[in-house]
Amino acid sequence: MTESTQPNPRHRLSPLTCDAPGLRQSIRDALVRVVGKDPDLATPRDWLHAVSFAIRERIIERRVVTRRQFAEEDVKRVYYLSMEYLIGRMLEANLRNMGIFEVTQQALQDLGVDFREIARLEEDAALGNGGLGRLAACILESMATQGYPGYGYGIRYEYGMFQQHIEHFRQVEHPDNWLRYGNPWEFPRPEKTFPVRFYGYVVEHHRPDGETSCNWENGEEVLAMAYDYPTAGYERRNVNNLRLWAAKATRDFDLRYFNEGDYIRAVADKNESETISMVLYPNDATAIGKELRLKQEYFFVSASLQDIFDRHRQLEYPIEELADKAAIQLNDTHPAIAVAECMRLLLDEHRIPWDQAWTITQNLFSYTNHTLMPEALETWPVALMERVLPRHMGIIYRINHEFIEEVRHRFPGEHEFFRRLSIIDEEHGRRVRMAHLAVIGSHRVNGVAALHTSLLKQTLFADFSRVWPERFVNVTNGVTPRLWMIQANPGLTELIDSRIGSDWKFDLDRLKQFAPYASDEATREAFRAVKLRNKERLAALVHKRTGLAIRPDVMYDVQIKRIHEYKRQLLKLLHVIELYQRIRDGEDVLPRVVLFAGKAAPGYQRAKDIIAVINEVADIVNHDPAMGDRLKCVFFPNYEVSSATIIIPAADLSEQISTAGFEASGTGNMKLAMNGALTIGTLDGANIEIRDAVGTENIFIFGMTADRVSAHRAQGIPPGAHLDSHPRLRSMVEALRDGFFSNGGRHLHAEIARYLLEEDPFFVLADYAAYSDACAQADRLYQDAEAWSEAALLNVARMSHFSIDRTVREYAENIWNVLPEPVPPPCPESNKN
Ligand code: GPW
Repeated sequence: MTESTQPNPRHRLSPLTCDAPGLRQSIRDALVRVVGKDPDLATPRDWLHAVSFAIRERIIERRVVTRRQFAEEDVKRVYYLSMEYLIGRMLEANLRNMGIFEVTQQALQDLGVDFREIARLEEDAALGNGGLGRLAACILESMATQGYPGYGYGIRYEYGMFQQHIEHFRQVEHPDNWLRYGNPWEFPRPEKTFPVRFYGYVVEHHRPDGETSCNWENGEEVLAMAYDYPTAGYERRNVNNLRLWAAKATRDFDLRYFNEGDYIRAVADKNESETISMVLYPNDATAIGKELRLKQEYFFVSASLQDIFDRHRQLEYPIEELADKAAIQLNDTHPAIAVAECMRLLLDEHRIPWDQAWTITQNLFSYTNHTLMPEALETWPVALMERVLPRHMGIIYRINHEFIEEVRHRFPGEHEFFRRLSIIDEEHGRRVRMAHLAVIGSHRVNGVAALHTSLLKQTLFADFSRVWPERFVNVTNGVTPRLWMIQANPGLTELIDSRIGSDWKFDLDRLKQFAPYASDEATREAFRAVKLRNKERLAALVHKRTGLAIRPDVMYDVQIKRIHEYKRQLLKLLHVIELYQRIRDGEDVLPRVVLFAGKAAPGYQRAKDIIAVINEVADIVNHDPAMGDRLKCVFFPNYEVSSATIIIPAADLSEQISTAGFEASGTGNMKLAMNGALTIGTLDGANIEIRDAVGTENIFIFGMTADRVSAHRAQGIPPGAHLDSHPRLRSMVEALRDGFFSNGGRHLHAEIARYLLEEDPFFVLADYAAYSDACAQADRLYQDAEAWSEAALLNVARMSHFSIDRTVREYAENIWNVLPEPVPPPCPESNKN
């Protein structure tokens, strides 16, 4: 298959119909011919697969049209390289974006099948940890919706994010065998297979023209095979492609079966090379120093770049024009080795001279940074790189050398400065700083929220920002309203449609027209009715998952995100303890459900301990008759995209309480606010921009600012000194310490109390009094249902800035320099039904 620009006239397409009878026929046919089942004997999962196959045919058709148009129009393409894509379920999202959700439901109903019943059987595609992976999925969807020629590249992990079970209050991880029943959404492309080399050595050749060229020889080869996941834009527009690579052993292994007598050993070796794409590392915001991780990174980067170079060649563009025809975005430093790989391909395969190759590379790449936290910054030991990727190590040395020469020239004598800028960290046993490679190899570097970008320039990249001030830009994150509003919250969608029509779905800026309805009593009442229904839906799910009964008629206060010290789940937990004690003391307290959800990295003991303590506190609270129905504390297990779509629309209060300066942006904060939850949060990440958008009266801001946090740390105040800043704080921490809430984990509770009193690296105690005040303020507003609903509706109407479409347009205009190329709608309107 090549990227031909001229479609053969004999290959004209005749699109499948999208009306109910046509879909019904396709679903029944797929059940028999693809799934291989008699409809009379089909299980719900058989029907799920049948409908998925019927829809897949229609998506791939649109993909073919989209690809043809891109080839004809000579477009510049965008390649998004990400180790993670947190997609969730695909059936409903594809149906909605294809504009055939209702008609397919109808077709199924005609066949006697309930859509909801089969849809919930689909496994989430959880090829990501959290915000970073979900952002990648939103960006792909938006590129398709807006018609940008965007391609996603990543890894087809055999096992995605682990499944979290709670056993005896603790997190237990189970493997996520998401491909067990096959996957109707993927198209295997065995012909798209590229060799990827590891280890070996470099041989230098001195050419007659005086240049030296290098050959990377020997070592081990693994094959990367493509699997394509078509991604539909909203309302039957473009369909873009996400290409995920799976590792396959080379044919060499097959030969070895015969040559070496040891057949069993040969097959075992084959397995080993295929482990590269076996499992997603479940770490969020921490670097993983494992050789296998480095191999995963290089594996998918090398395959993707070979594919990009191949497409460029098939389109008959000269290699010198690569950066005019392509832009490559690095999602954090995980794919940063691409800078060296691109140089290798240009130098060794295409024989381009160094300076020209370097110009192309810099123009091609740009890099998004997602954190300032030192433990998340990837560095690889030079010795490991030299062994696994010897040619790349040589290229990195040369990149570094040329770069340091350049700055030496511009900033003579500043030796400390050069040392800090160097790609090689000489202080911690010689390591390659991947962020430095990414900055030096890119023409633009962006942070993901205004505060984050400004802190990047002041701290992590202060030196680079002196060298290249114009290289650093901000692109505030966003989320897709298709999934996070229209699909997740049909009740709210209908309410908005009934007031301002449905244009806002294509252009979220039009949501602003909804703002005046915040002061309309009938709209507020309708909004409360929608919230109540969403809470009933969540309460049913909570009951199913945990056995706990929760009331739908109280405040739902949610903190849903990865468990991390800096995100401060302990701050919320202390508040639960405060409410518990106050109710026990006979105080009148606003009834509420506090819901936590999130996974802890399996090797992050403190985070796992936090989950255990939350669950043990919850157990005491939920079973204490003194609570009546006034306080329930839920730990919702196995938080994933599909559960987020149920929790978010039911929330009243959104907890965004990270220590200021640590959350690069946050995106859950956006999803919750656009569904009418009020934020209680610190001045961190995108919270600041959310406050500016919704208005200070419609958000509860508290706590130390990022500057205050730094100053506070410098002062070195012992955490225990804050115990008297709030009338109850001491007794709350003592209750924890003394094991009041412990159920076998006494030691654990004492340890958490000690940690707060003696270490508290994220200033939970220092911020507690301010937090408790802000919670009380929220409670007061909630008691005025009209005032609360007004504020909630203003949140909805004023969140348009946080549409991922705005984010993607900023990347396209300021970084990629690409234009949208929308494909005209395919089937006639009559098909829409
Ligand atoms: F550490 N983020 C994430 F920067 O989800 F690499 N995983 C990660 O490994 C990293 C960042 C990394 C998140 C940020 O924590 C969050 O603030 C941000 O909204 C999100 O990335 C998307 O930019």
